[in-house]
Amino acid sequence: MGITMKQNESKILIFGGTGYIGSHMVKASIKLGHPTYVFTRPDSDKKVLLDEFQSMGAIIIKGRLDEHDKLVEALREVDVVISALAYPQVLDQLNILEAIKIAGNIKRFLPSDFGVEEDRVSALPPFEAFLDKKRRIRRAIEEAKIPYSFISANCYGSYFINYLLNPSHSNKQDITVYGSGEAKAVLNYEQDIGIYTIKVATDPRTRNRIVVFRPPGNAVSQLELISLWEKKTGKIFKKTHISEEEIVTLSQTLPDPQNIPVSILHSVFVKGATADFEIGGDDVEASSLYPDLKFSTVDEQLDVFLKNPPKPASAAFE
Ligand code: NAP
Ligand code: EMF
Repeated sequence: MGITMKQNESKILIFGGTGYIGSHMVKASIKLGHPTYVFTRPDSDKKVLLDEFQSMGAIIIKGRLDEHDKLVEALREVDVVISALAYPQVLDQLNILEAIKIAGNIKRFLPSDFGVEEDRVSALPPFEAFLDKKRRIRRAIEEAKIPYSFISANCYGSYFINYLLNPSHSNKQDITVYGSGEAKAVLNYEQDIGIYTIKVATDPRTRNRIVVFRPPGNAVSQLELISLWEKKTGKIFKKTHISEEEIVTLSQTLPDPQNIPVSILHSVFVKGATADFEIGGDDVEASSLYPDLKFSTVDEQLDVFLKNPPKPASAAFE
């Protein structure tokens, strides 16, 4: 043994690190003590956030996803790669995979999944086509024999609380309910998704596994969510149901890509796709892996909206 201490924290490179979910991963990686690298476009409009990351100790690498040599050079600096790129960039991840193969040193790759578990559920055609792109990336990673973790983070909690309850429109008394409102959906707080993703990315137990974030207390129906929010705010909302039939018709008649979100609503809130399949075989559920960590409950996530409401966001589909 030499006298130099081995640096035992994996170095982590994050693509899409300035994004809605990626920013939580960057902050979690830094917080957990990993040397953290953020790959960002030279013309990114996220300058303020990038400056913040840099002041927290992150290393910013500027490049485009079609710059092969730059990708290989960046990858050779690190051990673990996480992609939190948006949906329109899903197939561009093939460039990252090609560079990972050439670099030859990457111990774990987490592609941009982080939603409904695409290898365990099926959906209406527009969402199925969305999921198929993500499946294509998974199959290419497996074929290349690059060690991976495939994370299903289910619903981003604040994102969907904003979408379903519209808490920032305090004068709005109407809430749309998709289907009967009784199917359960799993809502996970974005900061927790950040921390658990970094833990999973560096955990030998989650190598080459599908990892599902489904804490037992975080599955709620829309009706339960509304009732929890009514108790907290002291308001009563008027619920307007859209039937399953209407949702299916919308998925068939809306133009692409507006047919995708409505198909996601069908999958998650009518079919219960995040809560109802059995997690078995080699798949891992994350909430019991780390005894010192816990996922925020839905109740705690709603409390955040009373104090410091997270801004509504809308994901990119094209
Ligand atoms: P996002 O914020 O829309 O984008 C992430 C980053 O991608 C951006 O900050 C940007 O980084 C980079 N980017 C944007 N356009 C690009 C382009 N044309 N070329 C290259 N890079 C580009 O992403 P997100 O909404 O967090 O989505 C990440 C993942 O979460 C996706 O897989 C999405 O499907 C999923 N998602 C899941 C849920 C859920 O509830 N489970 C909700 C929303 C999204 P730079 O500017 O730094 O280059
Ligand atoms: O905006 C969304 O849905 C609104 C109805 C999309 C972005 C959210 C999303 C959620 C997912 O699983 C819950 C994208 C991909 C997913 O797998």
